[in-house]
Amino acid sequence: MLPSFLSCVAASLLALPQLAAAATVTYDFKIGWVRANPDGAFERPVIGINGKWPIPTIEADVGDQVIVHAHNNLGNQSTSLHFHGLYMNGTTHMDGPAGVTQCPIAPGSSFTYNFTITQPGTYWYHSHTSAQYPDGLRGPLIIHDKDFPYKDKVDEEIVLTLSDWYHDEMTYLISKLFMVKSNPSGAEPVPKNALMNETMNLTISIQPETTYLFRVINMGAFAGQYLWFEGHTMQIVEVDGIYTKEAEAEMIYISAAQRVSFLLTTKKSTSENFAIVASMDTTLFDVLPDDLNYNSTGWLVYDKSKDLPEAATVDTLDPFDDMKLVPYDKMELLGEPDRIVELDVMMDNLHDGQNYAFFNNITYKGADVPTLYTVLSAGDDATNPAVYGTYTHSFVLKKGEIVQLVVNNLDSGRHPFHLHGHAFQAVYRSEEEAGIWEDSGITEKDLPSVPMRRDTLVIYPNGNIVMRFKADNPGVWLFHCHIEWHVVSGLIATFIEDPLEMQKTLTIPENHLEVCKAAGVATKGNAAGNTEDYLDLTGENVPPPRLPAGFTPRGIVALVFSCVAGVLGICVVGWYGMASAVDDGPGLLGRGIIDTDSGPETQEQTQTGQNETTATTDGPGTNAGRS
Ligand SMILES: *[C@@H]1O[C@H](CO)[C@@H](O)[C@H](O)[C@H]1NC(C)=O
Ligand SMILES: *[C@@H]1O[C@H](CO)[C@@H](O)[C@H](O)[C@H]1NC(C)=O
Ligand SMILES: *[C@@H]1O[C@H](CO)[C@@H](O)[C@H](O)[C@H]1NC(C)=O
Ligand SMILES: *[C@@H]1O[C@H](CO)[C@@H](O)[C@H](O)[C@H]1NC(C)=O
Ligand SMILES: *[C@@H]1O[C@H](CO)[C@@H](O)[C@H](O)[C@H]1NC(C)=O
Ligand SMILES: *[C@@H]1O[C@H](CO)[C@@H](O)[C@H](O)[C@H]1NC(C)=O
Ligand SMILES: *[C@@H]1O[C@H](CO)[C@@H](O)[C@H](O)[C@H]1NC(C)=O
Ligand SMILES: [Cu+2]
Repeated sequence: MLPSFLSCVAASLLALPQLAAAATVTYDFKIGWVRANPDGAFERPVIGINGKWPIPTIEADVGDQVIVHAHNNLGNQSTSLHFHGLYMNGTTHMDGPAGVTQCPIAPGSSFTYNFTITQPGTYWYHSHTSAQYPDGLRGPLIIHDKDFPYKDKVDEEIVLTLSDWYHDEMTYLISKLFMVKSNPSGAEPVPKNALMNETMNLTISIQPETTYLFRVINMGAFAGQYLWFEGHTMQIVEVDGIYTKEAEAEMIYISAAQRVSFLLTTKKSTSENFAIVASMDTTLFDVLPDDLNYNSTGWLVYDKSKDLPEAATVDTLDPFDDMKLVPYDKMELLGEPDRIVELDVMMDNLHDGQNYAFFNNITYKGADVPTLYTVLSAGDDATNPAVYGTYTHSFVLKKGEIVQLVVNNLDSGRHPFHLHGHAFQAVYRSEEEAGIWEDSGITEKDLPSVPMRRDTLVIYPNGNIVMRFKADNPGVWLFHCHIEWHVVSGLIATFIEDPLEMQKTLTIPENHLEVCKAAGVATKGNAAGNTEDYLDLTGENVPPPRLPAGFTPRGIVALVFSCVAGVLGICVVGWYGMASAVDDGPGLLGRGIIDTDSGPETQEQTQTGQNETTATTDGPGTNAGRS
């Protein structure tokens, strides 16, 4: 018995030598409300883990098996966890977005994430349900690498998170300020403060003549941030998990969800401390409140007994252009695309008077059945994008094809676009106001031979970006703007990569199906829950209808605002709010958050049925599961 067991172990060790050293890293996370006051200005409920906030860092090595038992102790909200930037190769069902690759974890339920780490670098994990992570459910995820190419240069590592902070909870901000007809232009709530490591006045004690590897993560809801260290330069070595050739920078820009790692070598002298400044990108904000300090300051502390100097003002914000980075592995430009997916970004009002975000005139609505479960139950129909519903905006990709993803920004704001399941090659980014890709005149030979890769890329106002990736990772992967407000308003598409392969290789763990049961979400059927005829989408979730042609409240309001200033403008908003073409419908109910009339304390009790406008704030998510 024993010898045969040993020889079996020996044989597996021989067969899989790389697994021999792999560990299993287990986290037990009780997700629940705690109170915190990170900016010293306002104490509020935040979502913590195991009674604490900020939440823990997940750490593992390449090759490790990571297990996260996520227990939802929130009592009044569903949740789920996404491990941002991990390819989840072979485990798309562990990717996290509720309504897409799993059911929402209802209060009282537990869901086990279980995946193998195949890539090193700097990542983060966050809720992917109901636009919830800005309430605090966001933390670093660091994958250490014994083969890190710059390891000989590094003396120490420092994780530094940047984020933005609101005093109100997301449920309130969405249902009272953002997705309301009194906000027809879709102005996003502006944060109250910027945080470093989820606090203010952060001091980092450092040693002289030492090289630190800083791993900076923007875990914010909205604001991109400029970052610089007075008196020091940065040598960029990684973005979004992709090692780069060293690139020197005085200032960097990190959008929501991006990560940048750099080497920073400290000075010989300890006579002075230096300010670290992170400055929120105010061009994203429709209004700039007078009392907003959009700069946050921390310090590199050489000597605790010395002053912490006030940050100097810089004249121009001129960050390093990430498109100039070169991946360390010199991976060449993928060949000419087999498939081109082109998405035009637009913001517009629908019949409920609220402002929605669109890719090609489609604003995202979650399906009744998580998209992955439709893949697994649809048989041969799984290759037909129709079964996933019109408003999940699904594209079915064939195994191994080279996909060129073009985004044209017909909107005047910046957006950080994120693709799940891949790091893409960023092959082109236009300047702002450059118009659409077709008009750029760029041809294959103009593209870089070794393009930068990352998982989140910023597009400029009225500009375009072009990305390429190989469909070598069977799974259901969202592509979306990582400004959480735009997730709420629908700026999401879905890639379904090699569905028939998923049918052959994936088994959904019993535990995941139990979570669905507890949440009252079906695990078979097309987007409308139809298990008989997958091509019959009757009853699928739909957004509110379009406005009649020619009626553009946004345009009318803008026009009136530009003619009539100030006080008069406010009257116009009042008039607009009463306009009869606009009706509330089941919108707010459908958002499943709070009752419009009874204030934020009252919890939504209604289980919305098909055909209503459900699940907006579940973003990628079904709407069930609130007790
Ligand atoms: C940070 O420092 C500023 C200026 O000294 C102070 O006003 C603020 O209250 C401090 N914030 C926290 C959270 O300590
Ligand atoms: C849920 O509970 C928390 C903590 O008590 C509270 O702050 C929040 O407003 C509640 N309601 C909803 C709908 O999340
Ligand atoms: C995690 O997945 C591995 C590989 O599929 C499996 O062997 C292991 O039992 C799983 N662990 C848990 C706790 O689910
Ligand atoms: C910032 O927070 C992370 C954990 O979130 C911690 O590992 C790190 O040491 C902190 N950095 C500083 C400079 O305090
Ligand atoms: C923030 O920093 C920038 C760059 O130094 C400066 O121009 C701006 O005046 C600062 N704003 C505030 C509110 O301190
Ligand atoms: C979007 O809708 C507008 C107006 O209804 C139409 O002109 C345009 O062609 C549509 N675009 C796409 C990509 O369908
Ligand atoms: C996923 O795994 C497949 C099969 O092992 C491999 O060919 C592919 O390169 C992997 N994709 C990613 C994105 O790691
Ligand atoms: Cu956006």
